[in-house]
Amino acid sequence: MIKNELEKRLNGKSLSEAENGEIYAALLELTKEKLAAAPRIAGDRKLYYVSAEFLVGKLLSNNLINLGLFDEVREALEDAGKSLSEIEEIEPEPSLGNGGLGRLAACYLDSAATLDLPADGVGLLYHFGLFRQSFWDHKQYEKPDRWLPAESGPECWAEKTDVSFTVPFLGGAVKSVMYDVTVSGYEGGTNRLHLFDLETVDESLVKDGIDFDKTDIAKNLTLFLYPDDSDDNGRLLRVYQQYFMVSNAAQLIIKELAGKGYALRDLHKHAVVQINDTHPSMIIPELIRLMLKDGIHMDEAISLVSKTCAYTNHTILAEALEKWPLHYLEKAVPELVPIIKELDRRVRAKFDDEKLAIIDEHNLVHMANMDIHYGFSVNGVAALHTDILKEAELKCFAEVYPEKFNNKTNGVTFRRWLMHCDPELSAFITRKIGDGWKKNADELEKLLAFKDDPEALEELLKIKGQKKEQLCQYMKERAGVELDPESIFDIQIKRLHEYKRQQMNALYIIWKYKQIKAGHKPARKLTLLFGAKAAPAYIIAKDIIHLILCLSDLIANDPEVSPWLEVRMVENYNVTWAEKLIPACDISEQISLASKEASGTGNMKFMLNGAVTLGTEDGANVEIHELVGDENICIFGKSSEEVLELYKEGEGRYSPAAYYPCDPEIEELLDFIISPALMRMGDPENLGRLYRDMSRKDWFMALLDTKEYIAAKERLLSEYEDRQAWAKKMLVNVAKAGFFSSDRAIAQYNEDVWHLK
Ligand code: Z16
Repeated sequence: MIKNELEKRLNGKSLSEAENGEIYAALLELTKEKLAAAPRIAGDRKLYYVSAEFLVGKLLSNNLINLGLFDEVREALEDAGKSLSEIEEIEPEPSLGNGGLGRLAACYLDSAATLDLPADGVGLLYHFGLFRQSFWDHKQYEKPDRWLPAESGPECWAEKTDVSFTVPFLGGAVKSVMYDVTVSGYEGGTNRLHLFDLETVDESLVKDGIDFDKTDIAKNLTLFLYPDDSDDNGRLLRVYQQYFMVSNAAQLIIKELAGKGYALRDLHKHAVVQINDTHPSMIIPELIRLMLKDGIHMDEAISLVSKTCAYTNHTILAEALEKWPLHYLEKAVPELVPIIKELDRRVRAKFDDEKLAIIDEHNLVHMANMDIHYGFSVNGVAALHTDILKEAELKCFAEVYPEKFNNKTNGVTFRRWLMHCDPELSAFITRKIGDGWKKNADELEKLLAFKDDPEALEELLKIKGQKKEQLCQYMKERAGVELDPESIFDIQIKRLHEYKRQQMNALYIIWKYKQIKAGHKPARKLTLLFGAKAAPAYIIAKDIIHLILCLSDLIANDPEVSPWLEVRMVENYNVTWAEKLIPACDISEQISLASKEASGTGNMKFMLNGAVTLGTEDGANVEIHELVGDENICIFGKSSEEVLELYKEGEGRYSPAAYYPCDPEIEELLDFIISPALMRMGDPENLGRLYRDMSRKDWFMALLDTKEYIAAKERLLSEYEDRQAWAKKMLVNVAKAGFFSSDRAIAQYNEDVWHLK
């Protein structure tokens, strides 16, 4: 009995007497013991998923679900008057990722373990993660987000091992310490997430805010994660971090290979390395370096490594494709430079095409180019994204290596993003179609049989209502705001970036505000919820947050408008917030400028939880659209072809001048940003800068789609009023979401790229 097992760990207290903190500690210990007893997934060939980010989220419920203990524990706690979700609040959420890429890595580890594939993650143990966001005076502030336990306090999921490596740096060396997080599969065995830390790291370098002394890398290397999402902030420290990560990864791989009794020459038979974006690209020259040291010749070392490494591209934004100045590498990784030069020399000897070079004429080292030449697979993360890679961004590479290019549309784990975050919907699904969907997500299609069943549709609406009530409760406790659960919940949660066009959503808010002011009251109140961190150095992104927070306040304090419209931005948006927001959503905002969002994964989570997508034909939205059909999604805006055309030089190029001030409707919306009402509320410097940027530059073309966006959103809001028709859309979205299971994505990686079993 779980109750007895827990009480054994409560020093004589009963469950009902114990404090939540004590129960959490007992649950952590018990769960770890069960994980340790589960079989370690083994095999003759193993995947190393190397990534600078693993956004794992809280792990207690996740592990309980995978161990098959979740319901039992929840009930035992309920019987004792305790709540599992309240207890889980105690667990700190490690912010070891920026957004999509890091969360994807966590979903993939979950699925690989579920499919019984030997696959370990390798990354870094950042003591302060990204940063903790707070709002003050309508602006974002950043603080260190420490998640590790205090020296004396209870443990956390990451456990120190006795594995340590020496990493050569600046003529000297630093020593690493490996921490392991056990990764459980659903009703399966376990893999590991290896997070490397520096033995000598010094947390006291961080005083207040997120600034710290950048000079001594032996003290600062693993303090923070770089705060860029699809955006590159070239810093020497980042090169050091990347090298520290890949040198540890390479040494671990070689050590495990030797441990199994295999020769280094057989590396490619027993190990495969997935390079997640270009952050771990230096693992290629590092593996070659270690092989040369072991007496293997350059030709053979290059060939072995090329058969071991595969690369995933997550963006086409030029500013995010890492290009390191050669002199950075000469300073940070002098031992890799001769190898990288040799790799470049070979490319130049073979192909007479400057575009294919690794080191360009400005002495910039193109990390992606190295991955493509010296890896055996290159994949994009959604069908449209891979097409753009092959036909535009990486066209010259696809021409010389057509066999390397492949698509792997992203996926998300249904354990966390349905079973855990929406147990009510999960139970509904199981009542209707049995629980085969938990292991085979395609079975969700069986729900289509209930498309015209008024009772089932009614139930679905009721569940959504419940999830909205729960979110209202949580928002009240967390943020002190009372939302109206009868209103329509329209949600945009993702990193703040101009290409994701939160600013276009803000223009909608201005439009709606003015409509209501002019007496056009909607059929029902609309609640717009945002969650987004901006990179601390990304000025315009912070200005957009400022605009949204000002609008939020202006509307909340306007008694004429507030009964009809409410805008809220949650503080410190993270995985835990996403788990509360997504199940409560009616309208999922996926409004990126077409061609710019490689895939998106929030779009999949919303669909799975019965929200209807309002989106552009971008990333995986294209595939969602194909699956659910025109009736069950709301698509608007210019196509990726049109947008890519507009970015080309010369006549016909995009200019916001075509809309501002030429188009009076758009002029009115932009002018509101610098209206007295808003300028009094906010900071004229931020609002003025944003207004100038949007009216003169608008690099990510928000004005291009604004009018179509407003019209599309209004259409969708009116469709909401036919509750039965809306419920049908919800049902089709859930039923068709099976394709977006990360189990499917991982099975495809294994079939086409990894060949593990
Ligand atoms: C990131 O989160 C993504 C791309 C990138 O180059 C760097 C980071 Cl940190 C995102 C993409 O923007 C998103 O479209 C995609 O769904 C996600 O990676 C996972 O592939």
